Amino acid sequence: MSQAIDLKQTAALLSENNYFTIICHASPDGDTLGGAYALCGALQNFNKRAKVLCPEEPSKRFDYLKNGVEMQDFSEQREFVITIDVADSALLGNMEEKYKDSTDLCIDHHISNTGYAEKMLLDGDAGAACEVVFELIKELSRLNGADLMTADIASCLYTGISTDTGCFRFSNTTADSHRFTAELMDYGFDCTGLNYLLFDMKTPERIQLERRALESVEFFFGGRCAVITLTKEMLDAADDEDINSISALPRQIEGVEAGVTFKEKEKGVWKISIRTKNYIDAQHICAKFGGGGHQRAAGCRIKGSVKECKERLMKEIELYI
Ligand SMILES: [Mn+2]
Repeated sequence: MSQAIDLKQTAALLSENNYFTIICHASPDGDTLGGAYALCGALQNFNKRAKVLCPEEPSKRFDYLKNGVEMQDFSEQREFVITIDVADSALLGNMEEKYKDSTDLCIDHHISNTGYAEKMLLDGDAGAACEVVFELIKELSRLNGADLMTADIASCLYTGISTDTGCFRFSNTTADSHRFTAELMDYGFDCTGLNYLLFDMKTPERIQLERRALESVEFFFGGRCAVITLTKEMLDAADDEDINSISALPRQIEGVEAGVTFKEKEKGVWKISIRTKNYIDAQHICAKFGGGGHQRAAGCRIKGSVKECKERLMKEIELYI
């Protein structure tokens, strides 16, 4: 089991080491990548050697996170291994085997963290792992006697905080999320440009997919449930990032409590995602089909024709809606 340490202890521990490998989780998002590149840049400014590893290729959208970070390649006998935003070693994907028992420190904000790392810097109240990383960099700056932050590092941290909080709309957003953001803006990165890139910009493929998704909308239970259906042929033309964000669409419709997305994985196999608004436990419904997730967002798989699958799922939803 992991030993919990505080910011000061963590900063002291990092200052004693010289070679750092920082690892992100699979299906890397803005928080794990932003936190990793921010810490990597700050450690390099602290005259350490540091690199970032990721079990899967990040979206091109996040290329700017590498700005100002030197691509250092080294392999030392004793590298200090840090994971960021990785609640469970299984999320290390193809790097799990190598690192699950050799992670020195995990920096995270998930209370569900399984404690696979030797030491853990965890703040379950933080809206994003990047909030914890920012506080750590401030502590390291104190040890360094000069600020390790730069505008590039601020843009990495802003990326994590803004994406994990859904641009400050989700319930995990705290006053600190805003306070940290205000401090980060003082470093002068292009906040408006980033907001466009992260929250407004859509690829042409995404727009095509959205158009077809909207064409497929069906309503059930007097408009309290909306379902969109995406066939394999439609999905093949888009990338994972586009596909995942589509699941948010049906719940956006006024009056909809349960927004359901049917995605055809292969012939006769449907990946279903349920997003609920106020009272239906999505996790509860998905668990009946062997799936899981959170109260307001969950997923499962159902096999059969799309007509059969919808009937089975709607019977279940009808019990709660
Ligand atoms: Mn996170």
